[in-house]
Amino acid sequence: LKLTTVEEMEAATARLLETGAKVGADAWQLRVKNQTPHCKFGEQGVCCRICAMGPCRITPKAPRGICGCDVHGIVGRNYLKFTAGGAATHSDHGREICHTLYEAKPDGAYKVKDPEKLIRIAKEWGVETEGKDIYDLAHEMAETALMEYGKPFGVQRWLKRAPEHTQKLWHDAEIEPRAIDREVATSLHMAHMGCSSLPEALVRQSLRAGLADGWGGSMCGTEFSDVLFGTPKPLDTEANLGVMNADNVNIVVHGHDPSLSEMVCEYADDPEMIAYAKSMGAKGITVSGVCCTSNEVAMRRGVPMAGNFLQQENVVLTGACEAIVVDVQCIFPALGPLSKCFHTKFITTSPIAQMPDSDYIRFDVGTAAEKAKQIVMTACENFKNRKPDLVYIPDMKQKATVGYSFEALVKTLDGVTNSQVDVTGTTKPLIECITSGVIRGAVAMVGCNNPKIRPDYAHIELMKKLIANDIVVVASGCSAQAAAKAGLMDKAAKDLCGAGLKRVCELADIPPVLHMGSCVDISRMMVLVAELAKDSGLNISQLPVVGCAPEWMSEKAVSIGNYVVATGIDTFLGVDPYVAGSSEMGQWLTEGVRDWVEAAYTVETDIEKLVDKMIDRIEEKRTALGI
Ligand code: NFS
Ligand code: SF4
Repeated sequence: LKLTTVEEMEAATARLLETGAKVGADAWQLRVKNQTPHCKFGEQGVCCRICAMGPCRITPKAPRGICGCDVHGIVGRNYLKFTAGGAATHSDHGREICHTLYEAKPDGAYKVKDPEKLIRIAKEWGVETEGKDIYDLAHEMAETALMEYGKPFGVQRWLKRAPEHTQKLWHDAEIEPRAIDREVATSLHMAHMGCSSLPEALVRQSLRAGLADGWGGSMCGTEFSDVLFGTPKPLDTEANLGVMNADNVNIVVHGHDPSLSEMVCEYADDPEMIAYAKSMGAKGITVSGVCCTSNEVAMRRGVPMAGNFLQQENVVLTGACEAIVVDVQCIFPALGPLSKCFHTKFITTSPIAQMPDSDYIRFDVGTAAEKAKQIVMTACENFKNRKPDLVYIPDMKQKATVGYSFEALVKTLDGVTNSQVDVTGTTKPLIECITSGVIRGAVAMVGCNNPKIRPDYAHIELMKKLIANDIVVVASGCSAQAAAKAGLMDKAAKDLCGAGLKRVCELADIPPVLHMGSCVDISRMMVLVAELAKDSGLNISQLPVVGCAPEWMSEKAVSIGNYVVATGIDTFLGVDPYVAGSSEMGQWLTEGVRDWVEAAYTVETDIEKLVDKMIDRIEEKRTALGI
């Protein structure tokens, strides 16, 4: 196996930027220069503009805002608002999926593809399943799930999946999330002028809003996406820009909600559409993806991944993208003007993400089939507008095996035991590997790219070092795509592992970096650690497992960080979440929360130190267990 290096990826990007320069296109690399240096007040989180007496910014000469709020209150409120933005976004995605499920019909565009999973969840929630038509059950479950967003009483249903110890910690710390929307609204209320300015209270609500995401809205997103589109199973695909095909109509799906990308993929496979593409002079249709929607269709259909977050402009710069079709989240508004420099159609589809210089083809459940067809046809018709002298697709891609849902992972790891019947279907084989020391532990690698960190470098370098140290990596979001682009999801990457992990990869026939899906699918990781804890009799915080987001950038990532920490998993960040301005907030996040949830954050911007700290933490946990 020859890994693709970050240098090679950067050289490809440089070549694409030359094309960009020819046509007068702008790119993030140039805009970063214009924005540097960043505002120091903003960077430290010490600027407040939540009321019109401000904006107030804290300096040694001006230690309080006009209302008298100190720096800790300002940083804390900013942190809570940041979290609320992320929790709202993931959860609203989950809500859209519930609405799609509500509209599922046996003869409609959306069907129930995993009825067994639906029944399993219904039983978990105490909903009667006997003798019920599967679509009636789907609609009932969708409505029940939608009620989780606004119910006046009680806490999230999914919390029951956590070990009892974890549930008790949440209860005692008063961070059990109630209705999902309520936690977002309460966060905004608390962060309003003249409400909370006490760091402890703001941090507590940040954890609760995060939990409303991970053990609420995101879990709805993941679980009901599986019901609708199928629970992922291991399958082979490819990653990096080389998956685009110069002879074909290239459609790139970008965003997060699989309701759109699934339909686009469905129609792109339709013989009638392929014939249409051929009638336009192409040899066929290639769909590839960017960001999390790419992860969704890669995990379920093997659709190749063109790239991750900071590669989204590159797909247009190839000059070979007939349409980039987006739904919501992480979409650069830059794609509008950039697409105008090429023949590319930038197609927005959601009322939630409308952008200038785009073609808006509004997509909804009722008209999904016809709109998806329209999108695919539009792309085909655009093939003839391609400017051949602008076409350059970097010849760069790697094989990847993806699709490790919790269910698939458990099934796959059955292969590493001596197949005693009583442990199959549980996480016990994995626990055996960990306690025996064959695998030292696990790291959940998640999150975005951020120009503050050399793109993909941190993801890839950290993963290489972790697997060499016999630490298995589960990855999601843009981190997973970084791994796939490099080649770390090729099963041959076992050769980069220590002897123990290599053996496990061989026995189970898995790559050492396991793709668990999109960012809402970090809920799959929560289910995994919950089951590991239950099957081992340990608390989650005792497991030699940590989380890491080395290149994160979005509000969603902070919401995730909060629920991962609140679940009892130490979390390592490579970028500071705008809290450097407050010693008290720093203290709460890196130490104080440990008293409530048995885990905390570590912020470390030096990548070398970051990985060593994670390995040390894993070894400390092993020592504490005497393993
Ligand atoms: Ni996650 Fe997915 Fe990527 Fe970051 Fe954006 S795509 S939801 S937020 S950038 S990992
Ligand atoms: Fe300034 Fe206080 Fe208003 Fe914030 S809430 S802008 S610190 S006066």
